[in-house]
Amino acid sequence: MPAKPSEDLESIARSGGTLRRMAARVPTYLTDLRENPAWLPMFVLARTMPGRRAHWWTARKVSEAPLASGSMFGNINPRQAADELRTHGIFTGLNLPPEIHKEILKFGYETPCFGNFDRRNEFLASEHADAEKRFNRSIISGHHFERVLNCKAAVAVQQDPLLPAIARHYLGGEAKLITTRTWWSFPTMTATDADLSRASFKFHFDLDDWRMLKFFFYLNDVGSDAGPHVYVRGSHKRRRLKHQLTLVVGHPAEEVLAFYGKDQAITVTGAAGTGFVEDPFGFHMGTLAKREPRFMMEIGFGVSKPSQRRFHGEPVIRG
Ligand SMILES: O=C(O)CCC(=O)C(=O)O
Repeated sequence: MPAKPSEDLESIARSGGTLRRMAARVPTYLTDLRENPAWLPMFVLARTMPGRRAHWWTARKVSEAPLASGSMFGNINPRQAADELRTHGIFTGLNLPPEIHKEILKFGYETPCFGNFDRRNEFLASEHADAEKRFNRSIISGHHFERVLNCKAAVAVQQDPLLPAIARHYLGGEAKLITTRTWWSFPTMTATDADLSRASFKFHFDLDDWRMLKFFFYLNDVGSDAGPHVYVRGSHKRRRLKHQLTLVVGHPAEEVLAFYGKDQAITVTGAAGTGFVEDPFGFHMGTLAKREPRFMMEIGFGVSKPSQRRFHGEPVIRG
């Protein structure tokens, strides 16, 4: 592929060294800091187990009765879901009704997305191959940012009472909505084998808030070739010192699996509508889509003031 006009975050994330990857995130960090100075102590301390545990002690206890009805997910007991989250870091078994996931998928096809987090790369998912030629780069993701709010079905999921109920039981009474985003992960003909192996095996933990929970929903069928999500069970509550005293959140699979055990990594595949919720302080990753695209929705809860920009997954990039 010819030289790229300017690099985007996905390219840097795949091919850059540690320092370059961190440097690319500096504009986002500075924006977070200006928007909310309380972000800094979180960013420094929430990666350590003592810092995190101290914050968990402040969680407001929730005692209300389990949700009985009114959710599109049926009769899932939020307290039991929260208990399972505490044990494993992930709870599977959420399913979107067909009319909901079909409508969100339709939105995903009909609404232009932004390639590799960059608003300059706007295209329709069906035009992915053309877009790679037009923008002269491989494009592995396409986000809708705030456009997701134009999709009634996506907003209905965001507002379903089960989600905050689980979040409150797990995170405490302070739990609030902090993200809603939809994005495509595309297989790309131009990724090299090195790209594929690098992107596929980058376990990371999220550091956007002291205590977080993310609900993920697959909106098309996701098998092993469509970039399934991987989560390391138990990694939300135990962390080797090396992975606490580090500036970077991504670590090699060998290091992560050697500590937690290979059998603790679960790969979530499933038909359109499959949903799960996880504590994203646990190690997780989205693998690169090999043959099929994946269309995914995330609804996140945290305990701090949400960042308006990150609400839809948008980083700050240099022009
Ligand atoms: O694409 C995925 O499956 C994972 C997304 C992710 O890593 C995140 O939201 O932190």
